[in-house]
Amino acid sequence: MKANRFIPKKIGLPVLGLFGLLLACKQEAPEKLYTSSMEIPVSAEMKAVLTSPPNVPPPTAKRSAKKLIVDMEILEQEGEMTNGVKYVYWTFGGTVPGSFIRTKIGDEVEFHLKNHPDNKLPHNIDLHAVTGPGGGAESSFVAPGHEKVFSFKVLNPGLYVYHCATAPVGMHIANGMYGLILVEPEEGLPEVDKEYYIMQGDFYTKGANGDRGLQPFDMQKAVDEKADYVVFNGKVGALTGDNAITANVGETVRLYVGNGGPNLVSSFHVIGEIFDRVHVEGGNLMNENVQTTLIPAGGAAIIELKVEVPGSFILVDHSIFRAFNKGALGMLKVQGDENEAVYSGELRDDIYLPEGGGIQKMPSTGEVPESEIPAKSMVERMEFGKQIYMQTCFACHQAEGQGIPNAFPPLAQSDYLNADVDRAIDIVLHGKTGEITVNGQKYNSIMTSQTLSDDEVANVLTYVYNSWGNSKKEITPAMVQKVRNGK
Ligand code: HEC
Ligand SMILES: [Cu+2]
Repeated sequence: MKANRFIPKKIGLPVLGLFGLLLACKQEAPEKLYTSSMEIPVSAEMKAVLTSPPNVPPPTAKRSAKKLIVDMEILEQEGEMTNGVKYVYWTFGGTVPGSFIRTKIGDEVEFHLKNHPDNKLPHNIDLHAVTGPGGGAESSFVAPGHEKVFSFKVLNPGLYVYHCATAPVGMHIANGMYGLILVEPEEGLPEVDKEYYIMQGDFYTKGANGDRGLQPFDMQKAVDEKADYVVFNGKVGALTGDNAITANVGETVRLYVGNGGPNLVSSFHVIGEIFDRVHVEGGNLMNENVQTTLIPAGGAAIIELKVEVPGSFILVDHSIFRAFNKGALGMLKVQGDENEAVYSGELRDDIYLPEGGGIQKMPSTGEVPESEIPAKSMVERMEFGKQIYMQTCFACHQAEGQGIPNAFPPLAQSDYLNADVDRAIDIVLHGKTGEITVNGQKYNSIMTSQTLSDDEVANVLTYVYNSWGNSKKEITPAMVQKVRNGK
């Protein structure tokens, strides 16, 4: 960002006085300099475009400051945290995070906060971009079925968090009541090809991570900062698969990344990319060539990167168990031509077998995990099976069961799989080593033994057998038990 032409109000008059003196000595008058952004006049009225994540409203570009009407509706509504896990979210605009608000320095924002009549609780809003008591919270406290109006002038450029500040504050934030408001500098931000809106949040449920059903908020876990879920954009998978954000090779991407908390600080990182520029903490300080940027709870960062090669780039909180075990994982899918000068791709894959390498076991506590509720129908078996596949098998056998040439055999249309069900069960239970031939290709590698319950093995294999052109068998826990007990 270019240096702001307005003198931040907090530096105040003493600095301005000195500045004026210096200018006087040099006999140069500044062409146009408001003594403070407070004095920027507004020219007309307009309605703010609000967007739900991961979308961002259009740039303010060269428009002058306006009276900007923001209409925001609070909705308390049930949503899905992850497959089979429901949660009642409290939202600004029906999404977590809430609608993105894009303003320009000097705008006079007239904020209309509406609390839907079906809601159960009063709420309010504290916008970190507001200069005034409670960031607006004191003037915006609104009961269900009411609308509050207050206004403020945006004086400082940057990316700011807003959140509900109604007691118990932590609970309102933990239920999803946060979002971002951008204040663009006079000249706007430099043009980029793609812009996205991402916010991390931590969630606390009565049940453990993955326990199905409607999960109430757990106050004690929140106080203890023991999050069950840490996610981007309100739920596990909000930015993966078909929901991934996208770009084309050669494009510049700007990410507006916030952290609603309520508790955890984010070590935001994109696997396989380097941030070309970061507006540190959403302010004017610019850092370059950053691997991981810290985003405090109640803070934000503007991240810019150019994508040079195609692929799936994984967005994570690099406090890495949060990414792979609690949900803080998203995807930036980049399409376009390979650029081997930048990245060669795999050149070789040689088998490396240290002496004594047999079948390795995943470390485990010894006990066989039991899934909470056994699948009741084929539909459920498929659904639970897919979850296990995506958590356990995906890394090697890949999303569509296509495998990886010379390393991991395909499960899609695998003649080896389809020929012998008991053998397949045995492989998942005990692992596999030694040469095998799958669809005419030889593999001689190691599959580690998987620590799964009979039920989980049944579900995942049913999913595999009923996907990607395989022979459509249903595997039951009884069949798995037979193989486990050596028939
Ligand atoms: C760490 C990587 C890895 C993971 C994780 C993994 N596999 Fe495998 N799998 C392999 C390898 C390697 C082989 C081939 C072993 C050999 O060469 O003897 C294989 C072989 C197989 C086979 C027989 C060959 C074929 O293509 O039909 C099946 C069936 C199978 N895996 C299923 C699964 C299932 C189901 C899961 C998840 C529960 C899973 N695997 C998880 C690496 C893995
Ligand atoms: Cu609230």
